[in-house]
Amino acid sequence: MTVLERFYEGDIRALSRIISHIENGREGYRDVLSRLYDRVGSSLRLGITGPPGAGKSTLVNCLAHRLLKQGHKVGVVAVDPTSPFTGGALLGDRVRMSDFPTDGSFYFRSMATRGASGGLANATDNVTIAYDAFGFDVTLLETVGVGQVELDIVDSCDTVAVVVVPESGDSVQTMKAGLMEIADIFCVNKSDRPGAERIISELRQMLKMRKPPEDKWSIPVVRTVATSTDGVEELEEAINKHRAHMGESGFFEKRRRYQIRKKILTVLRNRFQNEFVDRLREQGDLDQAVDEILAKKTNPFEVGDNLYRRFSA
Ligand SMILES: Nc1nc2c(ncn2[C@@H]2O[C@H](COP(=O)(O)OP(=O)(O)OP(=O)(O)O)[C@@H](O)[C@H]2O)c(=O)[nH]1
Ligand SMILES: [Mg+2]
Repeated sequence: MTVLERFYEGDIRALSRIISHIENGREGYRDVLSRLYDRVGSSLRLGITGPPGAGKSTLVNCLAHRLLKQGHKVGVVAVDPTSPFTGGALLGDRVRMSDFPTDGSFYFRSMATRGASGGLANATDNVTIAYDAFGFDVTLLETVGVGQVELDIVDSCDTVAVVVVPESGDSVQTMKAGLMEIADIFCVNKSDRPGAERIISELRQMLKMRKPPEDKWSIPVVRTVATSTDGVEELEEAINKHRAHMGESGFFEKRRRYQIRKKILTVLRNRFQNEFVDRLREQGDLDQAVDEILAKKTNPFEVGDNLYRRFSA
Protein backbone atom coordinates (compact mmCIF):
# COMPACT_ATOMS: atom_id res chain seq x y z
CA MET A 1 0.00 0.00 0.00
CA THR A 2 1.21 3.51 -0.73
CA VAL A 3 1.59 6.07 2.05
CA LEU A 4 -1.38 7.94 0.71
CA GLU A 5 -3.54 4.83 0.80
CA ARG A 6 -2.51 4.19 4.37
CA PHE A 7 -3.27 7.84 5.15
CA TYR A 8 -6.78 7.40 3.77
CA GLU A 9 -7.21 4.34 5.96
CA GLY A 10 -6.49 6.42 9.03
CA ASP A 11 -2.92 5.32 9.71
CA ILE A 12 -1.34 7.92 12.00
CA ARG A 13 2.20 7.06 10.87
CA ALA A 14 1.21 7.76 7.29
CA LEU A 15 -0.16 11.13 8.41
CA SER A 16 3.13 11.88 10.10
CA ARG A 17 5.13 10.95 7.01
CA ILE A 18 2.93 12.97 4.71
CA ILE A 19 3.25 16.03 6.92
CA SER A 20 7.05 15.73 6.90
CA HIS A 21 6.97 15.34 3.15
CA ILE A 22 4.94 18.53 2.74
CA GLU A 23 6.77 20.45 5.40
CA ASN A 24 10.16 19.82 3.83
CA GLY A 25 8.87 20.60 0.36
CA ARG A 26 10.04 17.23 -0.96
CA GLU A 27 9.47 16.25 -4.55
CA GLY A 28 5.85 16.16 -5.55
CA TYR A 29 4.62 17.78 -2.35
CA ARG A 30 2.32 20.09 -4.24
CA ASP A 31 0.61 17.13 -5.89
CA VAL A 32 0.19 15.52 -2.49
CA LEU A 33 -1.39 18.69 -1.11
CA SER A 34 -3.58 18.97 -4.12
CA ARG A 35 -4.87 15.42 -3.63
CA LEU A 36 -5.38 16.00 0.07
CA TYR A 37 -7.31 19.16 -0.61
CA ASP A 38 -9.94 17.15 -2.47
CA ARG A 39 -10.82 15.60 0.87
CA VAL A 40 -10.89 18.80 2.86
CA GLY A 41 -14.20 19.39 4.52
CA SER A 42 -14.93 22.11 6.96
CA SER A 43 -12.85 21.07 9.91
CA LEU A 44 -12.88 23.80 12.53
CA ARG A 45 -9.62 25.65 13.10
CA LEU A 46 -9.22 27.07 16.52
CA GLY A 47 -6.31 29.34 17.40
CA ILE A 48 -5.02 29.65 20.96
CA THR A 49 -2.56 32.48 21.21
CA GLY A 50 -0.98 34.60 23.91
CA PRO A 51 2.28 35.42 25.66
CA PRO A 52 4.89 32.79 26.56
CA GLY A 53 3.93 30.70 29.56
CA ALA A 54 0.33 31.93 29.67
CA GLY A 55 -0.93 28.36 29.84
CA LYS A 56 -1.77 27.89 26.17
CA SER A 57 -0.55 24.30 26.03
CA THR A 58 -2.38 23.42 29.23
CA LEU A 59 -5.57 24.88 27.79
CA VAL A 60 -5.08 23.11 24.46
CA ASN A 61 -4.59 19.90 26.40
CA CYS A 62 -7.85 20.40 28.35
CA LEU A 63 -9.79 21.33 25.23
CA ALA A 64 -8.39 18.39 23.29
CA HIS A 65 -9.46 15.95 26.02
CA ARG A 66 -12.96 17.42 26.17
CA LEU A 67 -13.35 17.28 22.40
CA LEU A 68 -12.07 13.71 22.22
CA LYS A 69 -14.54 12.67 24.89
CA GLN A 70 -17.34 14.12 22.78
CA GLY A 71 -16.24 11.93 19.89
CA HIS A 72 -14.36 14.54 17.90
CA LYS A 73 -11.11 13.79 16.13
CA VAL A 74 -8.52 16.32 17.08
CA GLY A 75 -5.26 17.54 15.57
CA VAL A 76 -2.95 19.91 17.43
CA VAL A 77 -0.23 22.11 15.94
CA ALA A 78 2.10 24.06 18.20
CA VAL A 79 4.12 26.83 16.62
CA ASP A 80 6.92 28.43 18.53
CA PRO A 81 9.19 30.32 16.21
CA THR A 82 11.12 31.85 19.09
CA SER A 83 12.18 28.54 20.52
CA PRO A 84 15.08 26.59 19.07
CA PHE A 85 13.53 23.44 20.51
CA THR A 86 10.74 21.53 18.94
CA GLY A 87 9.25 18.33 20.11
CA GLY A 88 7.90 16.87 23.29
CA ALA A 89 8.45 19.81 25.59
CA LEU A 90 6.16 22.11 23.69
CA LEU A 91 2.93 20.79 25.10
CA GLY A 92 3.97 21.94 28.55
CA ASP A 93 5.19 20.18 31.61
CA ARG A 94 1.80 18.97 32.73
CA VAL A 95 0.94 17.45 29.42
CA ARG A 96 1.70 13.84 28.80
CA MET A 97 1.37 12.58 25.29
CA SER A 98 0.66 9.12 26.66
CA ASP A 99 -2.64 10.48 28.01
CA PHE A 100 -3.86 10.80 24.47
CA PRO A 101 -5.38 8.05 22.36
CA THR A 102 -3.23 6.41 19.71
CA ASP A 103 -6.17 5.04 17.73
CA GLY A 104 -5.97 7.68 15.00
CA SER A 105 -8.32 10.16 16.68
CA PHE A 106 -5.54 12.43 17.92
CA TYR A 107 -2.27 13.79 16.61
CA PHE A 108 0.14 16.44 17.79
CA ARG A 109 2.76 18.23 15.78
CA SER A 110 5.13 21.03 16.62
CA MET A 111 6.40 23.16 13.82
CA ALA A 112 10.07 23.62 13.18
CA THR A 113 11.04 27.14 12.27
CA ARG A 114 13.65 26.21 9.74
CA GLY A 115 13.12 24.15 6.67
CA ALA A 116 9.41 24.83 6.53
CA SER A 117 8.76 25.29 2.87
CA GLY A 118 7.04 28.53 1.94
CA GLY A 119 7.36 30.02 5.41
CA LEU A 120 6.10 28.97 8.79
CA ALA A 121 2.56 30.28 8.47
CA ASN A 122 2.10 28.52 5.15
CA ALA A 123 3.62 25.29 6.44
CA THR A 124 1.28 25.40 9.43
CA ASP A 125 -1.67 25.94 7.16
CA ASN A 126 -0.60 22.93 5.09
CA VAL A 127 -0.57 20.81 8.23
CA THR A 128 -4.16 21.83 8.91
CA ILE A 129 -5.04 20.73 5.37
CA ALA A 130 -3.49 17.33 6.06
CA TYR A 131 -5.39 17.09 9.36
CA ASP A 132 -8.65 17.99 7.71
CA ALA A 133 -8.13 15.47 4.90
CA PHE A 134 -7.20 12.84 7.47
CA GLY A 135 -10.59 13.31 9.09
CA PHE A 136 -9.85 15.48 12.10
CA ASP A 137 -12.85 17.72 12.54
CA VAL A 138 -11.10 20.10 14.92
CA THR A 139 -7.61 21.53 14.69
CA LEU A 140 -6.17 23.37 17.65
CA LEU A 141 -3.34 25.76 16.81
CA GLU A 142 -1.13 27.03 19.58
CA THR A 143 1.05 30.05 18.86
CA VAL A 144 2.88 32.60 20.94
CA GLY A 145 1.14 35.84 20.17
CA VAL A 146 3.98 37.98 18.96
CA GLY A 147 5.06 38.96 15.49
CA GLN A 148 3.74 38.77 12.00
CA VAL A 149 4.09 35.01 11.59
CA GLU A 150 1.68 34.37 14.43
CA LEU A 151 -0.74 36.93 13.17
CA ASP A 152 -0.62 35.20 9.79
CA ILE A 153 -1.24 31.85 11.44
CA VAL A 154 -4.25 32.93 13.41
CA ASP A 155 -5.51 34.62 10.30
CA SER A 156 -6.31 31.17 8.98
CA CYS A 157 -8.31 30.23 12.08
CA ASP A 158 -12.08 30.28 12.33
CA THR A 159 -12.05 31.26 15.99
CA VAL A 160 -9.18 32.81 17.93
CA ALA A 161 -8.90 32.73 21.69
CA VAL A 162 -6.34 35.17 23.09
CA VAL A 163 -4.99 34.03 26.43
CA VAL A 164 -3.88 36.62 28.95
CA VAL A 165 -2.70 36.17 32.51
CA PRO A 166 -2.93 38.37 35.60
CA GLU A 167 0.76 38.51 36.36
CA SER A 168 1.95 39.16 32.85
CA GLY A 169 2.22 42.82 33.83
CA ASP A 170 0.95 43.81 30.42
CA SER A 171 -2.02 45.63 31.51
CA VAL A 172 -4.54 45.69 28.75
CA GLN A 173 -3.39 49.12 27.61
CA THR A 174 0.06 47.89 26.74
CA MET A 175 -1.09 44.73 25.07
CA LYS A 176 0.07 44.36 21.53
CA ALA A 177 -2.41 46.03 19.25
CA GLY A 178 -2.40 43.07 16.89
CA LEU A 179 -3.46 40.71 19.66
CA MET A 180 -6.44 42.86 20.48
CA GLU A 181 -7.66 42.84 16.93
CA ILE A 182 -7.49 39.10 16.37
CA ALA A 183 -9.37 38.03 19.50
CA ASP A 184 -12.79 36.45 19.11
CA ILE A 185 -12.62 35.36 22.74
CA PHE A 186 -10.49 36.54 25.64
CA CYS A 187 -9.40 33.93 28.08
CA VAL A 188 -7.99 35.13 31.39
CA ASN A 189 -6.02 32.10 32.45
CA LYS A 190 -4.27 31.59 35.80
CA SER A 191 -7.20 33.35 37.36
CA ASP A 192 -6.30 31.59 40.60
CA ARG A 193 -3.59 34.23 40.85
CA PRO A 194 -3.93 37.77 42.22
CA GLY A 195 -4.89 40.44 39.70
CA ALA A 196 -7.37 38.32 37.75
CA GLU A 197 -10.30 40.59 38.60
CA ARG A 198 -8.38 43.66 37.55
CA ILE A 199 -7.47 42.31 34.14
CA ILE A 200 -11.00 41.03 33.56
CA SER A 201 -12.53 44.40 34.30
CA GLU A 202 -9.92 46.18 32.20
CA LEU A 203 -10.69 43.91 29.27
CA ARG A 204 -14.44 44.40 29.66
CA GLN A 205 -13.96 48.16 29.84
CA MET A 206 -11.83 48.14 26.74
CA LEU A 207 -14.33 46.00 24.85
CA LYS A 208 -17.16 48.32 25.82
CA MET A 209 -15.29 51.28 24.41
CA ARG A 210 -14.40 49.91 21.04
CA LYS A 211 -16.68 50.39 18.12
CA PRO A 212 -18.96 47.44 17.39
CA PRO A 213 -17.32 45.03 14.95
CA GLU A 214 -18.72 44.39 11.50
CA ASP A 215 -19.84 40.88 12.38
CA LYS A 216 -21.65 42.14 15.53
CA TRP A 217 -20.00 39.49 17.68
CA SER A 218 -19.69 40.55 21.26
CA ILE A 219 -16.31 39.28 22.49
CA PRO A 220 -16.65 37.34 25.74
CA VAL A 221 -14.08 37.35 28.52
CA VAL A 222 -13.76 33.88 30.02
CA ARG A 223 -11.80 33.14 33.18
CA THR A 224 -9.95 29.86 33.45
CA VAL A 225 -7.59 27.94 35.66
CA ALA A 226 -6.23 25.54 33.09
CA THR A 227 -4.32 23.47 35.64
CA SER A 228 -7.54 22.52 37.42
CA THR A 229 -9.72 22.69 34.26
CA ASP A 230 -11.87 25.38 35.91
CA GLY A 231 -13.63 27.47 33.30
CA VAL A 232 -12.54 25.29 30.39
CA GLU A 233 -16.15 24.24 29.86
CA GLU A 234 -17.12 27.94 29.60
CA LEU A 235 -14.26 28.49 27.17
CA GLU A 236 -15.57 25.67 25.03
CA GLU A 237 -19.08 27.12 25.19
CA ALA A 238 -17.75 30.49 24.07
CA ILE A 239 -16.01 28.78 21.14
CA ASN A 240 -19.21 26.99 20.15
CA LYS A 241 -21.22 30.19 20.42
CA HIS A 242 -18.74 32.01 18.23
CA ARG A 243 -18.89 29.25 15.64
CA ALA A 244 -22.70 29.39 15.63
CA HIS A 245 -22.70 33.17 15.38
CA MET A 246 -20.26 33.07 12.49
CA GLY A 247 -22.42 30.55 10.68
CA GLU A 248 -25.66 32.46 11.20
CA SER A 249 -24.22 35.83 10.29
CA GLY A 250 -22.56 34.55 7.13
CA PHE A 251 -19.15 35.56 8.43
CA PHE A 252 -17.91 31.99 8.58
CA GLU A 253 -18.19 31.71 4.83
CA LYS A 254 -16.72 35.17 4.44
CA ARG A 255 -13.70 34.23 6.52
CA ARG A 256 -13.25 30.99 4.62
CA ARG A 257 -13.40 32.81 1.30
CA TYR A 258 -10.78 35.24 2.53
CA GLN A 259 -8.58 32.36 3.66
CA ILE A 260 -8.83 30.60 0.32
CA ARG A 261 -7.94 33.79 -1.56
CA LYS A 262 -4.96 34.23 0.69
CA LYS A 263 -3.91 30.64 0.10
CA ILE A 264 -4.00 31.04 -3.67
CA LEU A 265 -1.76 34.09 -3.40
CA THR A 266 0.63 32.22 -1.11
CA VAL A 267 0.83 29.29 -3.51
CA LEU A 268 1.59 31.71 -6.33
CA ARG A 269 4.13 33.65 -4.33
CA ASN A 270 5.93 30.43 -3.42
CA ARG A 271 6.02 29.26 -7.00
CA PHE A 272 7.51 32.53 -8.12
CA GLN A 273 9.97 32.38 -5.28
CA ASN A 274 10.97 28.80 -5.98
CA GLU A 275 10.91 28.69 -9.68
CA PHE A 276 12.03 32.18 -10.49
CA VAL A 277 14.36 33.47 -7.84
CA ASP A 278 15.88 30.09 -6.99
CA ARG A 279 16.46 29.28 -10.63
CA LEU A 280 18.19 32.60 -11.07
CA ARG A 281 20.38 31.89 -8.10
CA GLU A 282 21.33 28.49 -9.45
CA GLN A 283 22.09 29.70 -12.93
CA GLY A 284 24.78 32.02 -11.66
CA ASP A 285 23.31 35.04 -13.41
CA LEU A 286 23.57 36.84 -10.14
CA ASP A 287 27.34 36.54 -9.85
CA GLN A 288 27.79 38.10 -13.19
CA ALA A 289 25.39 40.89 -12.30
CA VAL A 290 27.26 41.56 -9.07
CA ASP A 291 30.50 41.91 -11.03
CA GLU A 292 28.88 44.39 -13.36
CA ILE A 293 27.39 46.40 -10.50
CA LEU A 294 30.77 46.56 -8.75
CA ALA A 295 32.32 47.71 -12.01
CA LYS A 296 29.70 50.51 -12.04
CA LYS A 297 28.26 49.26 -15.30
CA THR A 298 24.77 48.85 -13.90
CA ASN A 299 22.80 48.81 -10.63
CA PRO A 300 20.58 46.33 -8.74
CA PHE A 301 17.39 47.99 -9.93
CA GLU A 302 18.29 47.82 -13.57
CA VAL A 303 19.47 44.23 -13.18
CA GLY A 304 16.20 43.37 -11.42
CA ASP A 305 14.18 44.88 -14.23
CA ASN A 306 16.14 43.09 -16.92
CA LEU A 307 16.02 39.71 -15.24
CA TYR A 308 12.34 40.09 -14.55
CA ARG A 309 11.69 40.89 -18.19
CA ARG A 310 13.72 37.91 -19.34
CA PHE A 311 12.00 35.43 -17.03
CA SER A 312 8.48 36.65 -17.47
CA ALA A 313 8.74 36.62 -21.27
N1 LIG B 1 -1.40 28.72 38.67
C1 LIG B 1 -1.66 28.36 37.43
N2 LIG B 1 -0.68 27.84 36.66
C2 LIG B 1 -0.99 27.51 35.37
C3 LIG B 1 -2.28 27.65 34.86
N3 LIG B 1 -2.27 27.23 33.58
C4 LIG B 1 -1.02 26.84 33.31
N4 LIG B 1 -0.21 26.99 34.40
C5 LIG B 1 1.20 26.68 34.51
O1 LIG B 1 1.92 27.64 33.76
C6 LIG B 1 3.07 27.03 33.16
C7 LIG B 1 3.08 27.25 31.66
O2 LIG B 1 2.01 26.54 31.10
P1 LIG B 1 1.98 26.13 29.57
O3 LIG B 1 0.65 25.52 29.31
O4 LIG B 1 3.19 25.37 29.20
O5 LIG B 1 2.04 27.59 28.93
P2 LIG B 1 2.25 27.98 27.40
O6 LIG B 1 1.51 29.25 27.20
O7 LIG B 1 1.90 26.85 26.52
O8 LIG B 1 3.81 28.23 27.36
P3 LIG B 1 4.74 28.38 26.06
O9 LIG B 1 4.26 27.41 25.03
O10 LIG B 1 6.10 28.10 26.57
O11 LIG B 1 4.55 29.81 25.61
C8 LIG B 1 3.02 25.56 33.53
O12 LIG B 1 3.84 25.34 34.65
C9 LIG B 1 1.57 25.34 33.89
O13 LIG B 1 1.39 24.29 34.81
C10 LIG B 1 -3.31 28.19 35.71
O14 LIG B 1 -4.46 28.38 35.32
N5 LIG B 1 -2.93 28.51 36.97
MG1 LIG C 1 3.06 25.90 25.00
